[in-house]
Amino acid sequence: MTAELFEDMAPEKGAQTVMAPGAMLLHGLARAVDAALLRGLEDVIASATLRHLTTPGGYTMSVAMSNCGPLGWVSDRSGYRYEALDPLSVRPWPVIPPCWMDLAVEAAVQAGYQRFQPDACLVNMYEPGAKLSLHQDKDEKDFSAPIVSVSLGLPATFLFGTGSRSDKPQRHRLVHGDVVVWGGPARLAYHGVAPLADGEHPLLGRRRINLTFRRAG
Ligand code: MD3
Ligand code: FE
Repeated sequence: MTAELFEDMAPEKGAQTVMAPGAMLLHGLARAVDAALLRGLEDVIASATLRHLTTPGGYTMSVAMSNCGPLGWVSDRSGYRYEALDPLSVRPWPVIPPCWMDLAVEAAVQAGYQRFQPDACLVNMYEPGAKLSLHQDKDEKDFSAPIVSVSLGLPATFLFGTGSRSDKPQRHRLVHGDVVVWGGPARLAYHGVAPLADGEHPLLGRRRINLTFRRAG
C-alpha cells in the first residue's frame, strides 16, 4: 500500500518523481521557504499588478498574470511575446526576488541543470474556476534551457501531454510547495491546468499561485 493512494497524502518532502522524460517533480521543495516567497509576491504585484490578459483571438484569460525579471510574457490582440516593459505601467518589470531566484536555481541543479539563468518569471494567479487551456511554451528563444515551475496555495490538476496536441494528456496533482523542472523532451510538451476547484488554503485563501522561471531572451 503506498501513501499516494490516499487522497490527502502527497509524497514526502524531498521525494522526486519523474513525471515523463525530462519532467522532474520535486515534491514540497518550496514549502520550507513559502513565507519568504509570499513576501516576494507582495512586492512583485505591488509594482506590476496582476491583470487578465487578452488573447490574440480576443478572449480574456481566466488566469490573472504578472511578471518579474528583465523580460515579461504578455499577450494582446497582436500576439504573444516577451517585453522588457510592463505595458500597464510602461516601466521595467520588478526584479525577481532573490529568494525566488535561489529556489529556481536550486531546483534546476537538482534536476541536472547546473547553469540555469532565468531572465523572466511569469506569475499566474488562479481563482476557483480559472483554467489554462492546453498549449506549448514556445515564445522563448532557447529551448535548451528548462522551465522551472513553483506551485503555491490551492492544489491543481495539471494536464501533461506530448508534442502532439491530439494525444490525451496525463493528469497530475500539484500541491502547495511542489516544484517541477521541465526540460529536454518535456520542454515542448503540450500542457495546461484544469479548472481550479474551490477550497481554502491557510496561507493563500481561495487562490493558487504558479511561478514559472524561464530563459526567454
Ligand atoms: C511543461 N503554467 O505559465 S506550470 C505557463 O500551473 C503554464 O500556471 C501552468 O503553463 C500553471 O505557461 C503550468 C508547469 C509548466 C510550465 C511550463 C511548461 C509545465 C510546462 C513548459 C513546457 C512543458
Ligand atoms: Fe505553459
